[in-house]
Amino acid sequence: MGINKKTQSCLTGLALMGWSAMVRAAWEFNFQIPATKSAQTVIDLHNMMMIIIMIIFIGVFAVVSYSVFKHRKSKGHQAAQFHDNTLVEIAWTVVPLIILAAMAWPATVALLNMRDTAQADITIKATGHQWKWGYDYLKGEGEGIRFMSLKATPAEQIRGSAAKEEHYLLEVDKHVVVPVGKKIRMLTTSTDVIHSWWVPALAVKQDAIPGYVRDAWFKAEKEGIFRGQCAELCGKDHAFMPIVVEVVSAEKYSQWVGNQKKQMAAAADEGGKSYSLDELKSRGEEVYAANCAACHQANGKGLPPAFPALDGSKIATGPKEAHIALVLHGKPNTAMAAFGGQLGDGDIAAVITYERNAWGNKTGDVVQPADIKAARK
Ligand code: HEC
Ligand SMILES: [Cu+2]
Repeated sequence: MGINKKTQSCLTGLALMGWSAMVRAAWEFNFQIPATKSAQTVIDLHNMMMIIIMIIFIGVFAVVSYSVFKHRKSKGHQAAQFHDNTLVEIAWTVVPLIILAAMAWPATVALLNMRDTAQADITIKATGHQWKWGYDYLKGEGEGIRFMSLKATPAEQIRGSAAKEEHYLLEVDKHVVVPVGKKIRMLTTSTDVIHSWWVPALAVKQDAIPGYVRDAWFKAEKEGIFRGQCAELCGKDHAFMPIVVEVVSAEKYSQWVGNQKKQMAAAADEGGKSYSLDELKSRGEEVYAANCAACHQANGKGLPPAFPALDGSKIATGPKEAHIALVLHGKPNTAMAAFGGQLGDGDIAAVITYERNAWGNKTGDVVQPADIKAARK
């Protein structure tokens, strides 16, 4: 017998992993510090149930251990021979029933409260995409704001060629900003597969299901930045679609809304501008890294057969019109999404120009925002 070589090295590996600085740095348990009343309620419920469970556990094990030890056979104990004891049977039905009801009652009250999304101050829709979140402010101050929120952790940190920052894989380029003390209703849906919008400190975890709109709410009690992740296995980059909610004062929120509106107006107004090949290429490279590289890869080689190469692709080197149409409208029933609704004219023009002039593609074509604007019609 004995442990074979393979098992031995596995165990050694595990032991070393346990010792590594990363693991010890993340040596935390229990819930995150709550930022909403609901989150506090969830923790209180959890603690209450843990205490009840512990009491039952210790009680049952104490009685069993005592009986086994005290009445052991070697002492000459005989098993009692009786059945049907109405009193005991009623007791072991009624007592657990009371305990269960005592736990279910507050849990149900909390759940009903968490489902009650009526009379929200602000309504935001979170749309899951493979692999990023899109936000639409639908009602309340900020109505009309929409943006994509992309993972901001650089690829070097993910590959391990750069040191990992504090908020590794929990940082995005654009935060979901909300005012403190206001009831925020979050609608969730998806354009492809099931995702889940989860921010532990706010006690919101809601599946985002294609073809359905679900909702949840939160009212942050304090300002701060709260981080979460997609909590539904949604494909290869499931771990790469973080959520960052920034809770700010009412004044700061109004300022943010003003800024967003200005930025959106500027983005919508790009149809008339024209840029040089170099300007479009360098902007396009950034748009590509954020939006396309997850599938088509930074080197343009894709991951065939799932994600085609764009380096040398017939579409990326063929007629511009077909390339523009594909990026605007996507290809139904494939992972290639319609980016028309996700990116502005300027960004789409830039990324297409980049694709047509990057890697081995040397078309020399320049696609301007006006071309995209025209193609949208
Ligand atoms: C989630 C993965 C994914 C992302 C992200 C993605 N694509 Fe695609 N793309 C695909 C797939 C899959 C296809 C192949 C579709 C098909 O079956 O024809 C494709 C096809 C293409 C093609 C046609 C290639 C050819 O020769 O057939 C182009 C061009 C393209 N994508 C551009 C883009 C651009 C630009 C972006 C970013 C704005 C992007 N893609 C982001 C998955 C993706
Ligand atoms: Cu997801």
